[in-house]
Amino acid sequence: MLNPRKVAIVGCGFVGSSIAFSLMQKGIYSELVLIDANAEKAEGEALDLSHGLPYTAAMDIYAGDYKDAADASLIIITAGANQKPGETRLDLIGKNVAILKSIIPQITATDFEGILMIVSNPVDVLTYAAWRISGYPAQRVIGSGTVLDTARLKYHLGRHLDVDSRSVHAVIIGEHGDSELAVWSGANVSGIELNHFCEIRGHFQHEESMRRIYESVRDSAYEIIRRKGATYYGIAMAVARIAECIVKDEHAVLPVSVILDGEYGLSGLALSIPSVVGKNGVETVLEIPLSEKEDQELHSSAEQLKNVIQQVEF
Ligand code: 6V0
Repeated sequence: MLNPRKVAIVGCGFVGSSIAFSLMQKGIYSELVLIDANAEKAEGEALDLSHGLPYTAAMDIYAGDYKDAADASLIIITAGANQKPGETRLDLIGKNVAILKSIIPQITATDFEGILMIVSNPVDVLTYAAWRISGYPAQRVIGSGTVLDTARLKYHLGRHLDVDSRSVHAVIIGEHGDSELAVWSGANVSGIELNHFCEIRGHFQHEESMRRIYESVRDSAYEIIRRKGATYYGIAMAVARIAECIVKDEHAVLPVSVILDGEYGLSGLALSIPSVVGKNGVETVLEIPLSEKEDQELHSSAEQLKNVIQQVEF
C-alpha cells in the first residue's frame, strides 16, 4: 500500500543530500529513505540529517534499499555523474543511462506504485529513458525539468526590475540545457505585460536585457560549477517544490520534464513543458501560446534531444 507521506532518494551526493535537507525543512513527509551505491554515504547523511529533527517536524530518516522504498509515494533519482568544468549535460549520457538501467529494475521488481522523479542529467533524456526502462504510465515518470531554470529566470527578472521574484510570471521550456528557451511572449509581472512593466521600472533596452538575462539563466550551471564544482541548493529547492505539489495534490502548474504524446506536434521524447502536477503525477501537459520564434526554438530543442535519444539503447 502506497504511503503518501513517504519519499525515497536514490543517490545521496551533493544533489540527493541537499534535496533530503530541503524536504526535511518543508515538513511534508513522515518517512525519508536514503539509498546510495555507497551505503555508508547514505547512512552518514541519514545520521547527520536526523540530528536536526528536534528543530523541525517529526519524521523517520534512514538509509535503506529498494525494498524499503516500495511503498513510497515518490522516488527521486539523483544518482549518477555530474558535470565537470567544461562538460555539457549531454556529455553525461552514457554513464547515467547505464546507472538508470541498474537502478530502475530494482524499483520495478518491488510493487512500487508511486511517482518516479528523475533529477540526474541530462534530465530530459534520462526521464525518457526511465519511462522506457520502467514501463510505467507516462504520468508517473517526470523529470525536474526546467523548474530550476524557471526559478533562475524569475530571480534574474526580479533583480532587474527590483520586484519580488514571486510576482514574476515567466517560464523556461524545452531542454534543461543549452537549447532551452524563455517564453517571453507570455511573460508578465502580476498581469502587466513584461516590456510594459520594464518601462514602468525605468528599463527600455528590452532586447538587450532579455538576451543578457536569458544567457545568465542558460549558463548558470556552468558559472556555478566553475566556481564551486557542483550545483545543488537551487535544484534541491526546485525538487522540494515539485514534491510538495505531489504530496498536497496541489494541481499546480510547473515546467517539469514530461513524456510528450503529440503535444506541440512532438512525441518520442521528454521535454520540459508547463504541466498540471498532483498526487498522480502529470495530469495535463499544457500547450501554452508561443510566438512563431518560440515555437521554432522549441522544435529545434526537441530535434536536438531526439537526435540524442536515437543513439541511446534502452
Ligand atoms: P555526486 O555528488 O557525485 O552524487 C552522485 C551520487 O550517486 C553518489 O553518492 C554516488 O555514490 C551515487 N550513485 C552512483 N551510482 C549509483 C547507483 N547505481 N545507485 C545508487 N547510487 C549511485 O553528484 P551530484 O549529486 O552533484 O549530481 C547528481 C546528478 O544530478 C548529476 O547527474 C547532475 O548532473 C545532476 N544535477 C541535476 C540538476 C537538475 O537541474 N536536474 C541540477 C544539478 C545536478
